[in-house]
Amino acid sequence: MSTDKITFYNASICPFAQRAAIALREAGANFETVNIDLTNKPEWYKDINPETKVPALTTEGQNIAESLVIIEYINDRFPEAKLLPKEAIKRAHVRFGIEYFASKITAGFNKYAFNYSGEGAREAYEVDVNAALNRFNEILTQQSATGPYFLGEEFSLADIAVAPFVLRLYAFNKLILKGYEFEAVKSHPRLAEFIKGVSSRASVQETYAGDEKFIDILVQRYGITRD
Ligand SMILES: N[C@@H](CCC(=O)N[C@@H](CS)C(=O)NCC(=O)O)C(=O)O
Repeated sequence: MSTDKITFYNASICPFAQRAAIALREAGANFETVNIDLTNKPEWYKDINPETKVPALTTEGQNIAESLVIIEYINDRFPEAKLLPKEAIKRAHVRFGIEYFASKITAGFNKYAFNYSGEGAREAYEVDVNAALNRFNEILTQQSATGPYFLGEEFSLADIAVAPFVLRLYAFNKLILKGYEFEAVKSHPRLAEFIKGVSSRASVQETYAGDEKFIDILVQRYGITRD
């Protein structure tokens, strides 16, 4: 295992940064965390990441950014953690699952959060996200008939990339939509098992700032109301 210390630039509220935080833990990496205040970013941070976003890493004397690049790097650097399967085709499925979840499910959630009071917005959220979750269930079932993870029993980059967004989707349903549960999850045990599996993984729980903190930010930023 590589031993030189990695510096991880984090903000505990950020789901993208949480991906890196989970991967570092899962890989057993030797790292230190520097928390970046996103409301008052330090001047020096633009030398680490000119985009001034978290996450970023300083590693092997260089800086890298973008959460998906970072988790792939962690997998390459710590192959013994086996965060990606060996087979090229399975790796392709992992990457497809990450892309699908982000572009259909997280995007469906973001669309609603940004236009919470819009006419028909709630209905569109339920229709669109349930449809995407139904398809995601098919993708999960193609990998393995049983969970708890994307590939089955093997925890991978797909779980790492998706878990922070699953937590936030569920926090929103619980605290803003009064415990709304997706029909797709009620009707597909494989999908329900996946959601439970990734949400309860120790590395995921340990790196999550919590439902209340996430919802407070959402309420402040997007004028979403808590009943
Ligand atoms: N595509 C980036 C997104 C990272 C991102 O948007 N991070 C947010 C916090 S969740 C950020 O640093 N925002 C600060 C800013 O935009 O100034 C990734 O995957 O790492």
